Amino acid sequence: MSGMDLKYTELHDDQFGITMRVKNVLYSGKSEFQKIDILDTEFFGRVLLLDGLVMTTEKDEIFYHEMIAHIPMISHPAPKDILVIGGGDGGTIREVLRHPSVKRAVLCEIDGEVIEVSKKFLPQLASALDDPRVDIQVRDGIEYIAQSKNEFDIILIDSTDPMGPGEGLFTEEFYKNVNAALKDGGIMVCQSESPFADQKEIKMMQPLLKKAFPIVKTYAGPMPTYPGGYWSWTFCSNTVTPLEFVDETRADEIAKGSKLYNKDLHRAVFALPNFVKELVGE
Ligand code: AG3
Repeated sequence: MSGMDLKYTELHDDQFGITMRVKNVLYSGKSEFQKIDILDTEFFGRVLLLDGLVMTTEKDEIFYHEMIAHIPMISHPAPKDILVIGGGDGGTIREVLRHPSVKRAVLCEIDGEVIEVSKKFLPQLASALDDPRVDIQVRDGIEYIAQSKNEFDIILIDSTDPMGPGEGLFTEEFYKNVNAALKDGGIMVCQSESPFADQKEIKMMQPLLKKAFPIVKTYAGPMPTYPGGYWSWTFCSNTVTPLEFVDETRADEIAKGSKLYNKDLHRAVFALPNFVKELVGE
């Protein structure tokens, strides 16, 4: 294939996909856990693939990272201790660190090579990992969470799809351990797949989350490079109901440096289309 014709397609369930014109393959490797590639594309800039699936792109990463981070952060009065499981590209940590109340942000990523490759090729995301508040733990999130009790204000599950190395992050036992690792008033948000393209996965996750948390509320938004272009995240807590507390002063501060996030959007993302309500059992 000539350079000019080089394209990359992620086919979803072998049915349909997203295609990007590729300028260059900047990195291709295989870690202990998965295949890692960095593509340089015309439209989306640099793209991180894990096992051939699009994890993040320079152009639309913000659509995902602002949503996973700011909705729970602004719903907590003073989030200090934060844990991100997965998220080796650093984008979620970068958004978390924009909140001045944060004292410690632990990144627990199973694959150290994802962190190294992201530092080298995706500095826009991964340079946040050099912040002194960040504690990088290259280890299995399942084990890490099982030994943390009552430790975090916010836990963000920035995982891959429920297959491969991320599979164990979609179980009742894991969610119960996450709950136990939260302080009183804590909030967990997990990425919860595409309401359009991943209905089977959402139907699998919802009952498990509901067994582990009394408050479970899915929110959704656009995500151009993920299957279906439409993505969801799920907000879980023992005590915090979304939208009961939105710190508007802090929301306005965060909105200033954000491409998507503002206090109106914060409220809007919880308004779900009927087919999604049905899917999550609302
Ligand atoms: N984590 C969610 C990736 C899911 C994408 N799925 C796919 N392309 N089939 C993203 C990590 C970004 N920090």
